[in-house]
Amino acid sequence: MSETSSSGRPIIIAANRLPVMRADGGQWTPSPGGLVRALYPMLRESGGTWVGWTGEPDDDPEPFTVEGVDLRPIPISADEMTLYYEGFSNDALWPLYHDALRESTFDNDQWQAYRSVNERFAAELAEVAPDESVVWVHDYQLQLVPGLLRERRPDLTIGFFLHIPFPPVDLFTRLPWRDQIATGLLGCDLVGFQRPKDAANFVATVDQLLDVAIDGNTIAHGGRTTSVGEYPISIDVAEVEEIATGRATRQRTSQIRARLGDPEVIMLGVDRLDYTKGIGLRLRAFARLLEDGRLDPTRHVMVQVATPTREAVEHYQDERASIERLVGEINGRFSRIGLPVVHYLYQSLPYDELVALYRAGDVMLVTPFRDGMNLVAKEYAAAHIDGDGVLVLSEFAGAADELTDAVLVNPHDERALQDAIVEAVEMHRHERRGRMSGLRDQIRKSDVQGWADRFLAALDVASTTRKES
Ligand code: GDG
Repeated sequence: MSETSSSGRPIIIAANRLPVMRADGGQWTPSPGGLVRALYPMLRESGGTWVGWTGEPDDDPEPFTVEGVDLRPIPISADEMTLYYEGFSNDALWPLYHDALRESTFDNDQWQAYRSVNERFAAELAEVAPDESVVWVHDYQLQLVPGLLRERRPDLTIGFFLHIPFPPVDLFTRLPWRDQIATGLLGCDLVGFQRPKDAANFVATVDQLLDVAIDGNTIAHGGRTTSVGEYPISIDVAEVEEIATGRATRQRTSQIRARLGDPEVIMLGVDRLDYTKGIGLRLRAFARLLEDGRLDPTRHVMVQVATPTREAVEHYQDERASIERLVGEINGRFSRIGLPVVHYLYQSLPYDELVALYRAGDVMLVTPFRDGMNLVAKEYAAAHIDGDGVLVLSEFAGAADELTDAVLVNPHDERALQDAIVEAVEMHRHERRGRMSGLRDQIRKSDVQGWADRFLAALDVASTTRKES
């Protein structure tokens, strides 16, 4: 059974990764991560098809079904994993799309592998998509798919959502294959972004690079049109609230507090260990506050969960080494026997445990240099069913557009970050509760289902416009 769009047509999702992974016993279970957590609930509820890679090189299982979701694996070889995934996607595009925080590697072999994997996805989609159906392609690893698919299947409605930022023209045009990527995205009826700025960057880019005519949020090119818009992604608020309300979670939250030595304030960070997330920055701010006596190691502790990610990419190895050195230095200087001041977990935790940690966190530190949205910020607010807790949030996370009741901060400004942390720690209970109530109202207004519905409804409108133009 296929999930259906608002116009009743079947939907096929394409993303780099299938939304499942093999558990120890070999059976498939839903996997962690922003994209999966965003889309799986929607697919699980109504059934649907997802085309993607299992995450294992040279893995080529037959199509299978998990919890009513039809899964179509795309095989990727060990070489392609190095070139397409670790290389072009995560060592060329990822840094370029995140303010060029690290230098991108531009390598022709990587580009060829990226193209050939995108062709494989397009070929599979062309085969599985029923007539006139809707294909929703996700993220930076698959930007050529819309164009390639459009050539093969002009009947399809094609949408694309970019989960990460779209860079300003001057950064994007560094890319040696900029025209091909921009053209690939124009195979869509609708290209969706997290923030208005991302959409504006894309429009300015195609305007500069390609032969297009722009009318508001519609781009006319080669006798067709592509619409562009912002669709800020969200979380499954009800799921997080349900876990947070459970007895087991409440018990676990108390246990975590006790294990940490019942400090006055628990500060929390939860991120993939990625250099975009500003983990080192917040650790340095914490260290400086301890050094200056503005925080007290007997009253204030930090828990940092850093989930392993992209471990084969050198920038990630460097980032991990630098964070772990910092944690060691801070603990060496400020901990007491049996009571570290920074609790650092380089692990992927079960989601229930994460929610228990969110509940235990009095102050949540979300300080990326650049982030498409940041679901952790939204999950923290959803988990705080007690109506308390303070979110410190970088202005450079997409979530800052909506979560204006957070303590918003420019993470590049060290002193401002230190002051924001102190403000959060010392905030009066009345203000904390007021702000948390604002955050919770905001996320309840737009959960992940609403996000998907809005995107799919706009995609319907865009495909009708294209056919009529
Ligand atoms: C990309 C964009 C955008 C983290 N550690 C564990 C764990 N997680 C889950 C969190 C959250 C997700 O992973 C992380 O999502 P983010 O949004 O924070 O960041 P990215 O992974 O970089 O996601 C981002 C997102 O796509 C969606 O569009 O918001 O800007 O970069 O859901 O809960 N989950 C579990 N254990 C962990 O240790 N179970």
